[in-house]
Amino acid sequence: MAVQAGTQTFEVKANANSLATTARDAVPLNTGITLNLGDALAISATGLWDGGGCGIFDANGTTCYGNDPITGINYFSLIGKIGADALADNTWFKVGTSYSGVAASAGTLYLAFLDTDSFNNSGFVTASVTAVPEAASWALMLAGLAGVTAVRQVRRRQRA
Ligand SMILES: [Ca+2]
Repeated sequence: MAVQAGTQTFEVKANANSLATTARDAVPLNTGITLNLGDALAISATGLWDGGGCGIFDANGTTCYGNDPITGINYFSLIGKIGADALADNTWFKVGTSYSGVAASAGTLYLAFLDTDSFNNSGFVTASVTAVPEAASWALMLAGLAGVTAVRQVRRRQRA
């Protein structure tokens, strides 16, 4: 498994790590984390950033400028992508201040600030990324099911 154990933290910068959908003048952050299809992924982000002209926001961004027509996500959001190349396609998903999901594709995890240009951006958010390999997720889920079954059995015995 390529996924490292534990949680890793990254500074995602509004300027240097902007997706910059129109100007293409900044580069998404490559976390170096490689995910396999089905791996569980949890990300939380704290901090404030500014994309220019609309105010200062957390990783959930703002609808002040509406949604980016390419990704369909509101601007100034923390966004993520799993793939071979950060700029090859537009399979970005919204991370915001809190995300949890399952990797729908295999590849490198990229994080970015969603904006059209980066020249007037400032601030950063600290993203904590926890990736759990699929096999481990299944083990956790089975352990959970075993626990629920055990509790039910105890309750049934108490009722009898
Ligand atoms: Ca901007």
